Amino acid sequence: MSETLGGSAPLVGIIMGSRSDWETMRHASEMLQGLDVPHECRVVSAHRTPRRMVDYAERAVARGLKVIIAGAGGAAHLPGMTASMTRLPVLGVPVESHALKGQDSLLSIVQMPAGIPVGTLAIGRAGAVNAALMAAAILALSDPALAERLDAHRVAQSEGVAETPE
Ligand code: RP5
Repeated sequence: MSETLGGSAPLVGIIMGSRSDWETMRHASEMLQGLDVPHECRVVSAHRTPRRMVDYAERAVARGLKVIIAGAGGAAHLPGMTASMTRLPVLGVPVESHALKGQDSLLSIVQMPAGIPVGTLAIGRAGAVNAALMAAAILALSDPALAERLDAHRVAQSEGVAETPE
């Protein structure tokens, strides 16, 4: 989970509060890999490794990252705290928790007070996949080759939808 995926310097940083979030967040990594977007994946906990979180957020711009995807579950402070320490767009993925099925994660991430935005996605796998697609769409604004790959992905997705249920 530690090396850069996709060749050159990472443009997207995928961070998550725990290794237990990887089962969800790997879907974001796989989507970025499919679109050939260089990215990295790290465990960075707002609660257990707060200094690692501060260091990651504060160095993100200088390291060349363009977008951060932050996944966390339960009292999910990671996306908001990270967003408070960088001007990069931060996309939050609520990981499905056992106790409250991710509703705690969702509400923790989505209810940011005015002033520090977090783009909040759906709970679980759908949110992870869509966070990757959103990150790619942001990067595609200034990357025509990626824009073409994103368009092709959408065409292929449409073509893959059957016309009949069986
Ligand atoms: C959060 O606590 C993590 O994002 C994870 O979703 C949740 C549970 O973590 P573990 O106890 O499984 O490490 O910080």
